[in-house]
Amino acid sequence: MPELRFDPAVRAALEAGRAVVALESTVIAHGLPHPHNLELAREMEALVRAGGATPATIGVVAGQPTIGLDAATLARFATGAEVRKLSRRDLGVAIAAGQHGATTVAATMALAQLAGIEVFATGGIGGVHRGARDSWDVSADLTELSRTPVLVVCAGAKSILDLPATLEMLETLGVPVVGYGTETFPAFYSVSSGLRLSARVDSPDEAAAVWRAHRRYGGGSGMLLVVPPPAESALPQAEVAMLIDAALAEAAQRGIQGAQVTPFLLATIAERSGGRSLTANIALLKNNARVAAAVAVALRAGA
Ligand code: PSU
Ligand code: MN
Repeated sequence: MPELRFDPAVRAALEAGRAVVALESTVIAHGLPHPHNLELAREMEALVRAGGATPATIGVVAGQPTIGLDAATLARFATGAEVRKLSRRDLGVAIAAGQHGATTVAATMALAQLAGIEVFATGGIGGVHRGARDSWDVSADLTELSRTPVLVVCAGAKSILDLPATLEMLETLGVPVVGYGTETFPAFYSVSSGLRLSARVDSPDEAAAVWRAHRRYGGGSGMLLVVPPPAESALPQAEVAMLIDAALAEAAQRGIQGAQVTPFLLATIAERSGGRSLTANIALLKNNARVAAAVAVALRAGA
């Protein structure tokens, strides 16, 4: 049975009690096109370092759950060849079969927690898909958030999802959704969904204080710190709505299902927005890496 494999810099940081930020690999292998994905993966790591924390991009490499992918592996994942998309349920299968796998938010949280990493930066979480009443398509990210104590820094959930239903589900599952400098749930490509949140913080120290209290009294669930995407590259909500309707119609027409749904919608929207959704996506991922590093550092400072 393979043990967790740690990058030496990540192991040293964890042993010394220094700040570490987990990063996911599905967004690299299946969420963004080559070569933007590789560039972005490196930039997120550099931003975490610049913020005073150690980045740990997580994935499964030849059946080995790995905490901190090296440069060659990142490059390999970015070309996507023979790299599966792994959610929580797929971890055991991929590890036993010795496969390569990129971890989703759910699987990254699971491995981060085993590794002793508390803070994780990503773009958007999965959630309740539109039409879930018929399809039952609800991301395992939500279930994982309900049972794994990791602080996930994100720009909300993409508006390809049913955002009101996603927020309701997070409430049911006992997952706090805390706005970072905002009172409303961000809509990933757009600054706000207009949906109100019940909590707001305005600094890394405040975010760290809420996380510490939740970790102690929250019953073992995760927490979302939701950061609006940078305004310069964000897209107007009405435009995003049109792009999404078109992408959803195309997915339905082509019979796209299961794990393929999210990557298909992202790629279609990027194509039809002339790359502007991609620019927004990259900007918010970098922004979230910065915020996560600051919160991870604040957590260590008051630990
Ligand atoms: N959001 C993005 N890009 C992504 C994803 C989400 O902007 O690539 C990925 C994440 O890894 C997330 C996963 O955990 O999609 C959700 O997939 P699903 O809906 O199949 O659970
Ligand atoms: Mn799904």
